[in-house]
Order: sequence, then structure tokens, then C-alpha cells
Amino acid sequence: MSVSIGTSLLTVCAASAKQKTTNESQQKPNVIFLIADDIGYGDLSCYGAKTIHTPNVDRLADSGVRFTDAHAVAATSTPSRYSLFTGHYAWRRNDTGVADGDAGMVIRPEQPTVPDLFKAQGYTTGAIGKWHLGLADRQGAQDWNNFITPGPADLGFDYSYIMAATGDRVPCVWVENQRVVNLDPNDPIEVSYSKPFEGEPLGKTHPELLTKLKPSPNHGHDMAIVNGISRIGYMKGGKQALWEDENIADSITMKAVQFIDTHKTEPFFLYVGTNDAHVPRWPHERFVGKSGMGPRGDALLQFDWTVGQILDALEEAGIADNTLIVLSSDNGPVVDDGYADQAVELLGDHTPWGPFRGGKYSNYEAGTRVPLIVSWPEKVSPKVSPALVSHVDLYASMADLIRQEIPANAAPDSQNQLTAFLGEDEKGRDYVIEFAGALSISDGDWKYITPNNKNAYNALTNTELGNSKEEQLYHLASDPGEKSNVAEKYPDQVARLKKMLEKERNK
Ligand code: NG6
Ligand code: CA
Repeated sequence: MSVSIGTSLLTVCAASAKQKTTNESQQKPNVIFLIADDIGYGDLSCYGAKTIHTPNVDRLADSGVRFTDAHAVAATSTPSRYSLFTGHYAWRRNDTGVADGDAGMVIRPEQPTVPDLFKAQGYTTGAIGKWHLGLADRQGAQDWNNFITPGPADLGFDYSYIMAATGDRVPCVWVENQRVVNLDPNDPIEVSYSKPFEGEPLGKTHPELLTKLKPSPNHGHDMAIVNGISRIGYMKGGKQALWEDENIADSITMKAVQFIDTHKTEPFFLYVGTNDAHVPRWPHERFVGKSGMGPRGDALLQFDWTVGQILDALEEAGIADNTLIVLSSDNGPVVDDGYADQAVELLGDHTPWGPFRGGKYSNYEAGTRVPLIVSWPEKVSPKVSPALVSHVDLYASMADLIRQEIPANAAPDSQNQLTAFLGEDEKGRDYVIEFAGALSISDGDWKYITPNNKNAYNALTNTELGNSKEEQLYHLASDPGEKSNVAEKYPDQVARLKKMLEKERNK
């Protein structure tokens, strides 16, 4: 009798244990896109940086797949993020360049987006941090003192807490669920990208008010002064709502941690765009002086801290194992991007671009070859993957991950590369298209850059832009630094890559 009771109890226990495992493995993973700003391939210690230590990013890399040939779609933020969210090449449009702080929303509400996919599967979705994809219908159409619409909610985000553009562009305020946070109605905000407001001091005319950072000569960050730093664009009012630059990373991190905690019992998709290491770099005093490289290095440490806080929050919520994290950067690195923050002087031996040539704004590899780590402890085994992957494929790959059908005509440039993102397939795409001043195409071994008449060099940022009137071909497999143009020597490779690129262009 007792044996029989024991057996049936055992059976019940075994059955419920099995049930539990099935439920757990069937539960949809949470997904976080953690997108850094202007952090280069060589800026993280897991990618070989020696003088900067990023233990939290390394912790993520140790638990996931670290890619060595991953690409952003473009070498600046707006087109890069546009493609990441839509699976549509930004270069197919002529209006996806670096957006002003009062730009209209670049992704149109009717366009299918990554968060739309997640929402259709019952996920709760959130966007926190750097946006830079415009708001409202057209330039200047935002009512900063009321509900700003259309906005992230029209692109599939249930919750949003964003900076409209960049740290160096007005308005310097947080916008939560499409309303400016902490706005005093008696001090309304006005924004203009065409003319200054009478009586408002500018960096250009009142350098004595620049108590934190001064602009580098000739870049143009010498307009509205907010918190002792002059910016691009003009703004008036909203004093109580202005962010403090040293608190930007804390605000983004705190909101992300809160979002994770609030939604830990339901599947969620969270986009976190950090402001680090974009200019103006003015990290919290906890990080000041810690890298020995000035504000740019300190901002890298602050980024690493944000990553650590997010990983800890997932652990504490008990959902780390079933959360898939994609960590990447929107474009390559830049050292002097407009402020006299000693980034050039204090760089030392550090190489933000890793072994590659160029940087942000460049057609050369460092423009779009970015760090990319995919971690999902429950399903993904740690490894380093040489697969050729692109942000543009996240749309179709996430659709497959959560078994969501892709609507007709959605994400036309996105391929399902889920097996590559999960580290199972080490090949990935046949080729990636890179977009800076011109279009380039790389199959991993060879790269072709289209000829053009643009400047070869950006003297302000000290960047080799990779523009040339000549056709350029590089054998990345033996010459990752793109030192020798072998177009004349290998006309067949030029013809092959050109044909592939033309086919894509004409789609
Ligand atoms: C450039 C700014 C640069 C940065 C960039 C956008 C000048 C001379 N430089 O136009 O400082 O703001 O735009 O960077 O204006 S991004 O990473 O958001 O694309
Ligand atoms: Ca950027």
C-alpha cells in the first residue's frame, strides 16, 4: 500500500516537473536590444581593447555569441536605427540622414517595425534612451508643451522614455510617453533649427557661460547653451525640464531597470539606446577620471556600468536565462566629434576602430563594422562567430524567434538569419551592404566601394571617409585594414561585387 502511494506520488511529481520544463521552454523569451552610440569595434575589452576594461560587456560576451563580422546598416545613427527597426535599407530613401532635434518622424506610422512584431505576439514593448528618429509629422511640427504625436506609440512601443535626437542637439529634455517630463507650463519650450531666439545666449557669443564643455572649433556645436554646454540648434524655455548631462546614463539605466522589474512576469521587448559614448561626453562623477582617457574613456566605463545594471536586474527578476540580449552599436567610433574633451590628446594606445580603417562617417570598415553580442543563456552556447550579420536582419530573425508572421511588404531587406544570430550557423549572409558617403558591399572576404566625388577626408573628426573617384576593392581576408586597393588587379571581383550591389539597388 505504502509502496503504491509512493509510486503514485512519484509519478505526480515527475509529471509536474515535466510540465514545468515544457512551460518554461515554451515561454517566449524576453528580448532586449541594447544599442550603444558611437562605440567602436575596438572599444570593448572582449573585442581586444587593452586600456579600457568593460567587465560587464565581457560577462555578456562570455555567456553568448560574440560576432567578428557584424554590421550596422549605416555609419551614422538615424539611418542605422531606421534600418534596425524596419528591416528596410535606409539608403533606399533620401530623407534618413542625421535628424535634427525637431525632425519629423522618419519611420512612418504605417511602416511595420520590430516592436510591432513583438506586440502582435502579446509582448509589452518599450523604448528607452536615444531615439534620433524624429517625432511628429514633419520638421518643427512638434508641440513640445503638449502631447507630441505621432511618436513611438505609433511604431509599436507601449512605453517610451527618450531623448528626441542626440545629446548635442536641442531640445535637451526627456520625453516620456510623448510628453516632456517635468515641464513647467509657465515656461514653455520653443525649438528652432533655423534661427536663434532673441535674448538667449549662444555658445558662439557667450563662451564664458560654457562651464562644462567648449565646442571644438568649426564643428558647429556653438548654439543654444544648456547646462554649461553649447549644442546644435536653438531652444528657449523649459528650464525645469532640462536634463543634466551627468545624469543621462543614470536616467536611462534606471528607467530600463524599472521596465524590467515592472514587466518581469510577462514577455517584453525592450530597446535601450544609450547616450554613451556620443558627444557631449559628460559622465557622472562616479566615472570621472576612472579610465585615464578623459570623458570618452569614462563614458565607455559608464556604458559598461549600464550593461551591468541591466544584467543584474534580469538576474534579480529571475528572468536572465530566458532573456535574449542583442548588444551592439549604431555606428563606428569617432574621437573628436565636436567638443574639446581631450579625447584626442588622451587616447594613448587605444584604438577605438580595432584593426579596421576609418570610423564613424566612413565607407571603410570601421564605419559600420560594429561590436555585436547575442546572449540567451537558456538556448545559446557561448562562442565567437565569424558569421556575416547585419542589423537589417534583426526584423525577420526576431519574427522567426517568436513565430510571428511577417506582414506582406514588410521589412523588404531583412533576411531570416536567426540561426546565425544564435551561433548555430557560422556563415550568415552572402554579403552585407554598407552605407556612409557611398555604398559598399562586402562578402566577408572582398569589399567593393562605389566611386564618388565626395571628400576623402573629414578634417574636423580626422576620419578617412573612404570616398574616391576610383573604384576601390579590398581583400578583407588578407587586408582587414583596407590598406591596398586591388581593383585593377582583380577586375573579376570588382565586376562580381558590382553586379550584386546593382541587383540590390534595383530591387
Ligand atoms: C554630426 C555632428 C556630430 C554628431 C553627428 C550625429 C557636426 C559637425 N557634427 O553632424 O557631432 O552629432 O552629427 O551623430 O554637426 S549620430 O551618431 O547621432 O549620428
Ligand atoms: Ca551614433
